[in-house]
Amino acid sequence: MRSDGGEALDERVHELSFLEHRVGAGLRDRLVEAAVRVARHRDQAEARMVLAESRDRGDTVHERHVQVDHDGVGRQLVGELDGVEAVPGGCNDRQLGLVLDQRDQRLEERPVVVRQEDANRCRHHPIRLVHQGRDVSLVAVSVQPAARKVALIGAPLDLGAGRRGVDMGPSAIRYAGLAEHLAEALGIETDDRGNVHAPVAESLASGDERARFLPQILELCDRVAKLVAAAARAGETPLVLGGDHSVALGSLVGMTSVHGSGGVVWVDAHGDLNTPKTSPSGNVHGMVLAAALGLGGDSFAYDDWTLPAIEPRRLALVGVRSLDKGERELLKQLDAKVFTMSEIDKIGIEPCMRQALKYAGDGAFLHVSLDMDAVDPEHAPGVGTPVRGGLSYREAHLAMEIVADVGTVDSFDVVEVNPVLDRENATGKLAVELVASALGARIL
Ligand SMILES: [Mn+2]
Repeated sequence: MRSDGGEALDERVHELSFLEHRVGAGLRDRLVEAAVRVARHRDQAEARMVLAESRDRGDTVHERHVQVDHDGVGRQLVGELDGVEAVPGGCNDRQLGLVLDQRDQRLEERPVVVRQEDANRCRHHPIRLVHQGRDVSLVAVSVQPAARKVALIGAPLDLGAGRRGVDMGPSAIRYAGLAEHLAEALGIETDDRGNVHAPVAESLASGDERARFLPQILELCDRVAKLVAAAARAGETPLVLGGDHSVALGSLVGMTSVHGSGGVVWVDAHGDLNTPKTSPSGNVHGMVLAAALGLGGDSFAYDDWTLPAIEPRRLALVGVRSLDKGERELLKQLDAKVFTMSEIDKIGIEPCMRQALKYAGDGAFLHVSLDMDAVDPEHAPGVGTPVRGGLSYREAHLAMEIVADVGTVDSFDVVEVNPVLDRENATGKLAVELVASALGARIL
């Protein structure tokens, strides 16, 4: 999230374009409709639009507040030009700040259809083709991200993990000051929906050894899915606090139920791509991504869930350094993008993360699932399945800063914080910092 409009202007102006520009017939009822494309849903833009008038009449300028819809497009009637003051002077008058082409090099030049509206026949006739940057331009646009409201959903589940204690993860993250930190550092309001009910392992039979506690895990995921869906429908950003990584299935199912099939960037030391057939441990948190892809087998079918929740072509894994044999074989067959730790070492976390977000980002929603074991155990000791050689403290932050920078992520999980294995809640605190970075915290 940007701290102010000016900063946003510099970063985003290249993403703005007229999609369509329509001028009505007579001078009296000249209407201009423009669409402004920005990165994030529900953004608001202050668009200042200039049209070069014919016959040396100068330019016409109009300012408009544009609210961006769920497709990232604000398509609005920009103004009735009748009565709007024509600005004398050339279209490159820097003093007036009306430099039509000042951002030309950053704007993709594309044809803009200008139409004449025939009110009687209700048809639009294209009357000329112009190019953006010449006849018409957005000269000044400030984009103000809509205040994100974050819905916190606690999922205190440890049935999917081999080691106990990760059920205390949501508390550890809350105690580390998540809501306070987001409010103070970013002005982000949080609405804590509390924890979903999670059964205790001691009260249950573990069931099938190839996927222990699976029925109870699916029930919990369904509860998570419903809360995630309700938050998404309310225009809030769902943030699920794990719990073991199984809870991400709930997030993805919930988002899919609202938006349709989406994509995910899975930041994790592991692939979580086992199935009951291939899993060496029978721990469901190592199968959850395969399940979300619809590859977990029939035992993951649940009520009215739509699986797959995500397509492999919109799956990116980041930080991977430990794969089981079955996972490796599965990955070879999937057109997922995998950024292993060696890839990150070679080309750097920034391009990896940008490519991952781009790859996963063309679906109906984009989710980031952050398993704290992606971070090196030196910085995140409180995880159930630590693997050496993970993301450094700065790499983890930079990865999340890229999430904020790209600005297209709709929902998050942060999972696998295990206070029993932690050192003075270091991992819980790091989770808070990383969430803040993903939501827009910056050094400067
Ligand atoms: Mn995981």
